[in-house]
Amino acid sequence: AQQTALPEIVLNQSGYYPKLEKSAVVLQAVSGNSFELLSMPDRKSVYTGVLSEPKATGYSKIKTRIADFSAFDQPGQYIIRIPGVSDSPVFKIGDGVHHDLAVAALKAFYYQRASSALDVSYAGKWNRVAGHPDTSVYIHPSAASKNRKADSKINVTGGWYDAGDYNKYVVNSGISTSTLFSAYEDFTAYFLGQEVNIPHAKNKVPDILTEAVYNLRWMLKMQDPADGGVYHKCTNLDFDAMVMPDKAISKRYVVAKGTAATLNLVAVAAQAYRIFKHFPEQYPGLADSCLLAAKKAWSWSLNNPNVVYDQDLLNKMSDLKVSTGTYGDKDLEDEWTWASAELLASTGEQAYFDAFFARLNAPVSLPSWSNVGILGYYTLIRCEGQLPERYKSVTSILKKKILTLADRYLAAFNTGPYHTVIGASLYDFAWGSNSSAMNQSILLINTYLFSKKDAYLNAAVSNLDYILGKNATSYSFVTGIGYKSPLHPHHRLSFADGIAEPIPGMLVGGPNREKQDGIKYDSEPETSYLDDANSYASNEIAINWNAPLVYVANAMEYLEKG
Ligand code: 9MR
Repeated sequence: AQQTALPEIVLNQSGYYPKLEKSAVVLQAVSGNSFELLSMPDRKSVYTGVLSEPKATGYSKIKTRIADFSAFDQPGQYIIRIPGVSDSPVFKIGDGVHHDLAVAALKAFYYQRASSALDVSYAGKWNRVAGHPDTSVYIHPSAASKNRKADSKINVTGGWYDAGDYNKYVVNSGISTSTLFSAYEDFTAYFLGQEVNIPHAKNKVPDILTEAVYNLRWMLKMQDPADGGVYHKCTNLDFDAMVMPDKAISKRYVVAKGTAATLNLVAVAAQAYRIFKHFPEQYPGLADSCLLAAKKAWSWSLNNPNVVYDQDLLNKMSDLKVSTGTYGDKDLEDEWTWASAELLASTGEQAYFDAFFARLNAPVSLPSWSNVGILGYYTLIRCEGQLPERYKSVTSILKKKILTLADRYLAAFNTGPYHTVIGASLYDFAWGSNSSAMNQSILLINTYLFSKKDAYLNAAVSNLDYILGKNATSYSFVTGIGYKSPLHPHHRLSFADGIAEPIPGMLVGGPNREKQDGIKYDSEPETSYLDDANSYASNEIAINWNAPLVYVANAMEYLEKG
């Protein structure tokens, strides 16, 4: 006879903070209405609560019930018991429950390093020899200029691999590097004390900066020193096979200078200037080089304000056809907003204020690689105190615009089927949905930082619950974290290394109802995920998905105690 499985309880597999709101979800509309918390291992009943129905349902066949135990704040180990439902897995309540995640998420960037051997003392069983030296890559015909003819070679060594593939894209590197920098700027004292076991000199530079500099130096190399323009990417013509880096030896090219890439460098280098001017001994000259690079890139952009990356067009004009990731953003207004904000925060100069102010009425939306305007808002609010007096009034407008989004997220949190911000709408489940969850949380944390209202922090942590298991798939979407996490990410390094466990600390893309990889997986929007190395549309990893995870996990570790 067929066994009917009991309904399942899903929850944050890393645990919950005592002082913040806590809930688990039953993946079925069960009829009973109460639940119990039992302490473990003695199975003593310590709390009884009422199961509630989410206020908004609609897009899915999966009906849920919410077990909210926010009122219970005793550290320990527990399970949830509901008659007619499988007992929940054991979970923790305690301070620091996301410490391991916070460390692993940052360490994941070290594992993404191109052009470097990873030593066993840092990388453990994931140690490897170097690949992709990128010290002499070709100038693609689309990138040729007077001083750099097609087929000549330049050095663009280093940087992080973008994702499951081995290419390096400036556009996506921008938001990733900047998100790490912003985490540091927002929580400086915390990061000064954090170590994640990566190679560093005994130089009192926090690990998050040491790691980010690895990519920053590469981004600077992607700039043509002759005119300040920045190449869109360093890439093969086609994606590599699923092999280790040293076995991936296709010709590498830098391709097409463009305004999106160039403004990404403006923003990142301007932010780096602000940070590294405080480390003159550890990084002599770096801050000044960054400011110079940012200003040069800004001038190039002024002369070339709208050069979009169009791979189809590029392939019509050259025999060397490129088929790797496009990051082909067509609307660059938000890049202008971000770049001008970073330069304004770093220099206080009028020209940058004017460029920023001219775009102040543009609608804002959740940050992603193609939508970076709000990153500039975060920065101006963060740096409010250092802005020249005459510009200060603008930040109240920025806060209002951010609040509009934050309040929408708060409503989603209070009504959504998983009592999380992400997943209240069908449209949340697109490529990289888990990174949207983390970027929503960053927006909410920023709102908390300027409003000091706990509601935003509770909404922010709900999406951490979501990516760590309180979701319709019951997966913790971070490799190596939780009792059920992805084992087969679309990630060449993890696939080809002969090690059973994937590299830890990586956030996979997550449910994606568009399933562009053409693989068959579950049909509900919130379960359209497959732990399969071929599922690049739901199970890849990427630096722009991990960076907001670093921000959120570390911010929460710092903020949870109130
Ligand atoms: O994250 C990107 C997503 O928003 C796009 O819809 C998708 C298709 O263009 O590309 C994603 O980025 C991929 C990039 O193009 C190549 N490296 C892997 C990235 C993650 O899948």
